[in-house]
Amino acid sequence: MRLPWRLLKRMGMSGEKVRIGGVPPIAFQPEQGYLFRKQPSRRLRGTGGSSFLEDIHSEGEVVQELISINRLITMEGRRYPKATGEFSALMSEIVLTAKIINREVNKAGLIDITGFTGGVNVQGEEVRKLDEYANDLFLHILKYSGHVCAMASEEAEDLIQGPTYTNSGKYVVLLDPLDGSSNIDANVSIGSIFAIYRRVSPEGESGTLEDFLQPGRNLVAAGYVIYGSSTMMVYTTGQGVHGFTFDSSVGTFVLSHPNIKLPDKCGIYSVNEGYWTRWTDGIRRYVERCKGIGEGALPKPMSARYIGSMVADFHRNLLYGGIFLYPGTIDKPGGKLRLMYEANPMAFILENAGGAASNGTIDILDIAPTEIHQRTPLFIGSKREVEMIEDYIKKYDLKEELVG
Ligand code: AFP
Repeated sequence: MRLPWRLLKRMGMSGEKVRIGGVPPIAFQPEQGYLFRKQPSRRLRGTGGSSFLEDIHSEGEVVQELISINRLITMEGRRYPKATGEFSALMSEIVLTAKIINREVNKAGLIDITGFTGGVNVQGEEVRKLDEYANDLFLHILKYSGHVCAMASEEAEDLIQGPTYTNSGKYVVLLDPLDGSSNIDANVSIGSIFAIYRRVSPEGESGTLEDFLQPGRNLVAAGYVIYGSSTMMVYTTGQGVHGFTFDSSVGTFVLSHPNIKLPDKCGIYSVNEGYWTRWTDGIRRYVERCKGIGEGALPKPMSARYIGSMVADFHRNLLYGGIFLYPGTIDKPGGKLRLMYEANPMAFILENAGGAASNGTIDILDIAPTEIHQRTPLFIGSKREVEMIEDYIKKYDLKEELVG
């Protein structure tokens, strides 16, 4: 397999002949994440020029051993001598769930799974069939995995406890099983988001609210799956952000975007400008700045891109460089997005990719949560832009008390 040039560049290996994989394949460096062992390129002998590898080498290309998501998770686990493998096993269950949801999303137009169920969720939103399917599947798979003592989901008002044998599970998981679901029937990208904490209550007992109400900074792992033109899973355990693309021919997520870093250049702003009249002065002035108007106007305007599926907007901005805003409005000062299973996991990912997230006054990851379903304004993207928004809010809005 040819190793994409971009992948090599990201790994700091461009311009060199390398072989990735083999034994021992991986080193870990806090700043750079996983690095692959460099080895001099070796020509294969005696294959008469017909071997795939030789063809590649003779073109002066490089080869890559495929790294599946399960393999990377296992290797990460080995870095902790005391690890029991429970976290790796939990992640594998999430990967399995993502694969099944992906299958259903892909055939959504063919079977009777689009449209509404007729029910309304805890947020007062109409529930779509795929929403319900994704929620039930996540809860079912994780509930009986034995690794999770309790769960919380956008679709469920209360915590979900497992059977008593799962009281020994070390972790709790928060889920947005299908984010952007109003886009499903139009074939627009949607996603699933997960956040994992280590429980604070004693093992052997039921999970408690305190296990969940921890600041985002305590997350053990967070990630999302984007069901788009291809399906990808992106996650971090706090040691670099890695992206895996689903290869349907083998049924596996394969490492395609190791150690993702948010580009320095911030050329995109993402916000629903339909709410312009309900925004505060500070937000309006900041968005004008992005367009190259008014105070501090950028000499070159940013591009506006807004899908309405946070996972999709976030993913594009993570790869291309950008800022996503979902501010509070006059009628809804807390905004729309949920702290615990939307803002926190995305903030944890972005911080690990070199970006930042704020509610307008403080870092999202420092917010002490009080409720599972609490909402928060969200500004997430390049550090410089997040600081800029905080400055605009401080200067023009704080008197209006619309943040926090
Ligand atoms: P749905 O899951 O109801 O489609 O909501 C998606 C979402 O929570 C988030 O993914 C989007 O960024 C945001 O809402 C879009 O909200 P607006 O339609 O108000 O812009």
